[in-house]
Amino acid sequence: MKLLVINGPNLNMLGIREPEIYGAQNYAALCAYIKDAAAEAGASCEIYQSNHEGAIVDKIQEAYGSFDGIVINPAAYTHTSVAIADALSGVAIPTVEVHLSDVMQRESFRHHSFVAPIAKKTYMGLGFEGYKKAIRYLVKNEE
Ligand code: CA2
Repeated sequence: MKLLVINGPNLNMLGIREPEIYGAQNYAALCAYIKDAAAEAGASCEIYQSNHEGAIVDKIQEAYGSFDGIVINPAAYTHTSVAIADALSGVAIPTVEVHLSDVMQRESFRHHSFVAPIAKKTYMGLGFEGYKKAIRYLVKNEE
């Protein structure tokens, strides 16, 4: 199984600020964690990060026909991007949404997700572990 893991804007800044919300580990550590989780589940994975909405839309479109599952943390675009939601809907690749923090316990502007209705599942507030759960859900249908 081929997975595409997409991380949205500012996630490359992990570990630099706000450790109380996002943890103290940096983006390289997150990528290593995701790679290990995919290998453990028996899947291959490509990890992509961008701060640009259109670039993320392009990447989702390019995934059509070449990936079996998408794990996405759209970061701030979660709450604003109809374009990313439309792209996910368009390629119809099984998708799981992940958030490091529990967005429902934060500011009200973070409560709405345009991606959630398209995603098969959303994991939030579990830190890095949310990515492992998303991978295991897509590969093994494990909750
Ligand atoms: O909890 C999550 O994973 C979020 O998707 C993270 C986004 C936020 O806009 C969403 O509401 C929830 C923000 C990612 C930015 O992360 C930073 C980490 C360290 C320093 C600055 C930003």
